Amino acid sequence: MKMKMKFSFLVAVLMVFSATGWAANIAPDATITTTSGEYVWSGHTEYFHVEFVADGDTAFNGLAAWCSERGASSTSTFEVTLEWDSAVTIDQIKLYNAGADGSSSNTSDFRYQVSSDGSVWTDVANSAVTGNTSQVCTFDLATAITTEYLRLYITEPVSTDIREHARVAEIEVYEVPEPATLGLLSLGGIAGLIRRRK
Ligand SMILES: [Ca+2]
Repeated sequence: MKMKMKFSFLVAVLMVFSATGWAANIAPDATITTTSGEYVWSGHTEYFHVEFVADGDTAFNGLAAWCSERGASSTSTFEVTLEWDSAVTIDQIKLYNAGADGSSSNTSDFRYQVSSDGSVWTDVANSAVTGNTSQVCTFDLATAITTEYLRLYITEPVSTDIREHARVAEIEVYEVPEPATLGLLSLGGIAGLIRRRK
């Protein structure tokens, strides 16, 4: 009976871990907006909404990705803003682009910016990328940052210098594990000790 209780406790801890993971993607919790428009392809107003960048689907298609309106010139910039209800502490951002690896349709030049009010923006250190052709771009922050707003700021949407659309299939933003989760880590350690003492 005692053994059963210990086993149940261990299972409960493992279930909590499998539910929370080590770090959570909190992009779906954000309010997502853009000032760069949403492209209407062939009358399909249901396509390319900006909130599709955090719908959990990394495919690039009209019902799972964002495509901006066409830029006014070859120097147009584009942006997607994520706003949380309160400040979050993050240490990784993953960007899923439109094409396969090596494609010129993948977001070429971009950086991440943070803000406390949604109007004054500061570049995230070392986040600037130029000449990218990769489909998936993972950015690990050397030091976690705490912010209420995060912006993907695109200065060149494709690697060819023409008027173009920005295309983003998905953005994932990973939150640093909270103290409550760290507490669970301790519980996991205790459970391990109990198991070893059997
Ligand atoms: Ca998506």
